Amino acid sequence: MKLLIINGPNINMLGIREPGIYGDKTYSALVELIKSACEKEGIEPRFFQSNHEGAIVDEIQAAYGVFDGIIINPAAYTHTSVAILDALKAVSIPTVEVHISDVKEREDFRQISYVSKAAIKTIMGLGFDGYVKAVEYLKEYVLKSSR
Ligand code: CA2
Repeated sequence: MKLLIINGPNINMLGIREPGIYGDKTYSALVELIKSACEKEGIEPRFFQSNHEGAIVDEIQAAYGVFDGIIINPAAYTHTSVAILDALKAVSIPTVEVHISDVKEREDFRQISYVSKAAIKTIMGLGFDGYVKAVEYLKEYVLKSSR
């Protein structure tokens, strides 16, 4: 099973600022955590982080026919990007949306998520563990769908 893990703008800055909201661990630490969760589940991961909306759209399109699932934290594009939503709908790959913080408890402008309209599940407020939960959820989901 192959999973694509996409992180959007500023996720590469994790651990550098705002530790009160996003914790003090870095993006590299996040990648290592997800890698070991995937290893445990026998999953082959690919990691992609970009600060550019179009690059994320390109990556989602390239996943068509290649990946069994997508984990995406679109970061700020969560609240603005119809283009990312459309790309996810176009490829129709089971997608779990993850947010490190509990977006529901934050500013009004974060209360809309376009991506959630294409996601089979949204996990938020669990810190980095949310990505591990997403790996486990997608594995179960993909196995069940192939039975
Ligand atoms: O909680 C999440 O995972 C978010 O997707 C993170 C985004 C934010 O725009 C979303 O509303 C919720 C922000 C990504 C990281 O931004 C940083 C800002 C300062 C320092 C480090 C990271």
